[in-house]
Amino acid sequence: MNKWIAFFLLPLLLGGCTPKKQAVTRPNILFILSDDHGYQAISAYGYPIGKLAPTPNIDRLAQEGMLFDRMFVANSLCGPSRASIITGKFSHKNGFKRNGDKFDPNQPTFPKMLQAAGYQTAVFGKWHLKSLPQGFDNWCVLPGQGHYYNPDFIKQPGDTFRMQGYVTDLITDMALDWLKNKRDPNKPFLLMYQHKAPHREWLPAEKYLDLYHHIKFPLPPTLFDDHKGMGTAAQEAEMLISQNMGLSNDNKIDPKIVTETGHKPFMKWYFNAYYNNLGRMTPEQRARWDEVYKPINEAFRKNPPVGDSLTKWKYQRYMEDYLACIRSVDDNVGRVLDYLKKTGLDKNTIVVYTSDQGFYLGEHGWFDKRFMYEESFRTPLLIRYPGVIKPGSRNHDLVQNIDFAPTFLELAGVKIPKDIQGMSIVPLLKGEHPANWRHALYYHYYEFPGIHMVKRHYGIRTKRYKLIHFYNDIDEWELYDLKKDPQELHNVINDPEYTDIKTQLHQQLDSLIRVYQDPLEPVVVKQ
Ligand code: SGN
Ligand code: CA
Repeated sequence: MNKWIAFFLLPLLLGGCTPKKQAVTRPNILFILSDDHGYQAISAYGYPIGKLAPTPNIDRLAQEGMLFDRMFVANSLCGPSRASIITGKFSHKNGFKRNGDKFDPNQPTFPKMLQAAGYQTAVFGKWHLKSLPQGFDNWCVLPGQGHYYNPDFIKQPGDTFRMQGYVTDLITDMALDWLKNKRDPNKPFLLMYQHKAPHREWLPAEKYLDLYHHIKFPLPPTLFDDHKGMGTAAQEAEMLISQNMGLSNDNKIDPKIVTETGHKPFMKWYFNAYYNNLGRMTPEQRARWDEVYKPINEAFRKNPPVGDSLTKWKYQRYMEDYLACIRSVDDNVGRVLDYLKKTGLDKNTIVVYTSDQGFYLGEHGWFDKRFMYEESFRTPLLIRYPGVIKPGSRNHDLVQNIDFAPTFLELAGVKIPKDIQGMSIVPLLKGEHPANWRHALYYHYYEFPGIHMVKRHYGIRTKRYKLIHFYNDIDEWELYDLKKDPQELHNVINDPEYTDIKTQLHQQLDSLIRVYQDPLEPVVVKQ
């Protein structure tokens, strides 16, 4: 009889808790989002760059939690990615397809649903959805892309103000201040802590300006890829380190020296961007900047590299600044993790680290993202959840950023609305591999024409293959065998060996398009 009581009555008693009691059992959610942080630059992922520029604090999440090595985005661009994260839907459903779009803030989002379910909610940092945040008790966000030095912020209910300091530190100060002073300890919380870094134009903090100047970063094997084995879209994209990275704004060479050495800005506003960034600095910040960058400028002026040497020089400069920005992100993640530990909050807080997309660190000769090729489609994901995730575990399932919303809703005990397109990864966190887990991912990118000129495309990725359709001004299909060709250098769409696989992938893709109800845009090929 006692056994029966335990079996039937205990769950009922627990299920009938008061909201206050629930607050203790439902986990807090700390969602850390960085901007353009490629998994190659997180040391826990084990790539050569991570070894040279370690991220010990982010790595703690892998040691104490789970690292996902097949995590992907729905549309590899900032605004669309953020819209997918908060809605759990693809761009064609949440309406935010391109960075120029405006997110309709009246649609359902997981922060709103958590707030309605009794969570205290807050977001600090990069937002980039044009409309102001809804569903948050507290927020303070960067306008648009934001700035690295002495950035402007928009605070509730919508006033803009400027803060002195470095953006990554300031966003963290806000998050910590909220945790310490504004949090209601009787409620579980959702804190979205969202960095601008390491987004272009990669301005490191004063103390880290020359952090990696002594390291020679190994060149990626495909730095000089001519994209001939891929397709027209790869050949026509404007995101080459050699051609499209700005010597001034990106590599920090004074526009006067750029011109003097016979170079062009690539885009006119790249010179202005350089002056704007420097113009925001205090005299002290500027003095430190000059101390570091003047000798680099002088060396460039005296002996300007050309041809492939220039590309290699730019790659090295790019890595120095990009990775130094990540160092500040890592330090600051450490500050927040330390606070959770010190207060004991760590025990009942799920901590998620991810990025709005991946990034090219010289692979295919590129920087930036957008493509469905691996480095930008895939993004880092590390999760710590004490008592649920076995420390040091690794997951290889196909996971996507539309999965966050249903996951957090399940954790909060909120019913997942039927029109959410992602899947809750809670079973994966427990180490399970459900039989009905997805075997293929869908992707759709729209921002063309536009900066970097990456053509519109959609496609499917299974664990082994990737089929992509580039459309709009072209009509081209690409197929990659990721097992034989992990660097995606050989498009095998016309290889007879892959005929059956191609047919099967087309069928799977059609079915994903149906399931996700993507109306697709017409293929318009200009003559
Ligand atoms: C800016 C960048 C681009 C970048 C987009 C989108 N140029 O326009 O290189 O692709 O943002 O990035 S910059 O010189 O102004 O930095 S996103 O992450 O916000 O989608
Ligand atoms: Ca981004």
